[in-house]
Amino acid sequence: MKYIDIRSDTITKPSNEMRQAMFNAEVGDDVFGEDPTVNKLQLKCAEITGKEKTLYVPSGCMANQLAVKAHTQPGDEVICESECHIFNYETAAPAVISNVQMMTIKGGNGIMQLDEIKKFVRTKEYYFPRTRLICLENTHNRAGGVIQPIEVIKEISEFAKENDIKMHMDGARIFNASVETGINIKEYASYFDSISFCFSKGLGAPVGSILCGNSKFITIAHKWRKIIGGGMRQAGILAAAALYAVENNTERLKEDHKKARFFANEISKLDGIDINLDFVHTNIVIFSNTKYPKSELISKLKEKGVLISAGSFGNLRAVFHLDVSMDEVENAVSIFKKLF
Ligand code: TLP
Repeated sequence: MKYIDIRSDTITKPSNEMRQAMFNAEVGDDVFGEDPTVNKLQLKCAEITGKEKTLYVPSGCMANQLAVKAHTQPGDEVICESECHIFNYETAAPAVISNVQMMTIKGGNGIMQLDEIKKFVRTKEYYFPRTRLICLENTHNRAGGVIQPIEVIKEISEFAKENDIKMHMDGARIFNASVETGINIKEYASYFDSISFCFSKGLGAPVGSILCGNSKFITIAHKWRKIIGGGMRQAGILAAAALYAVENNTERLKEDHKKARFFANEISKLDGIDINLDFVHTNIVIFSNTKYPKSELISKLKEKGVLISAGSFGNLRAVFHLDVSMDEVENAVSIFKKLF
């Protein structure tokens, strides 16, 4: 059976054009800094984000963890939203790799407000850890692809600068935020010391993420990428897919947002589905239901040809991407209608 797979935007497969770009890629040994396609990608991402230097890495997790490592010293504290990826889905890597402590703050739909953050910033007593880094996730995955408001980002960033606290953005889906708000990536990035984003989500590349920041920061991250085994050799084959993705697949993210909104609107009309349409900002739809236990609903949908994933707590998650057509989204909605 060909499933309508809306578990995640990570499941997309490279298109023929992207594969052609990979086939044609010029390559070299990137551990020696000699892969022309990786170098081109890194320069392109510096241009996109307005950051001095960038580093191509195998995954979003590695990008985030290198950022935590490069910004902190062991024993520091990192503030993040309690539902964020860095804290929930990266196997406690900040503790393992950076020996830091995470201070989580519950945001409203993924958004931490400055007033709340201020309460958790440590004073200088010797027995407290040092608050060193604030991480924001944009768009916020577990909150349902929610876009962080730019005014909130600005306020937090100004406060962080005044208090010598670094700022990192897990921008795995920053292009989704950017095409939706019209705020360019450079502006988002300007409020952060570092930003990472993924090529292997909505942009449709098979592998890879980028970490961006100033030269000193990237030098540390580069060393740590090697330490944790992330130095890649002829990685240009993969970087070519990433370049193709940033050059061709960003504007089309709007289509994924349309699919998500259509799906969310339609299923919100069904008895037993609970969903807050105000927070469907981009390509992710988080919902719950009162009719079936979560795992039973997932299997019932699978039997009928739709794959969705379990979100946090009682939630379910559907994510829209370039390998799911509007017709398939309509079919998925019909299948939901049969079950509810
Ligand atoms: N998210 C995946 C799962 O890990 C949950 C998904 O299916 O959405 N930051 C954010 C905000 C993410 O959503 C993800 C992946 C990552 C970082 C990590 O990226 P990868 O999987 O490339 O390490």
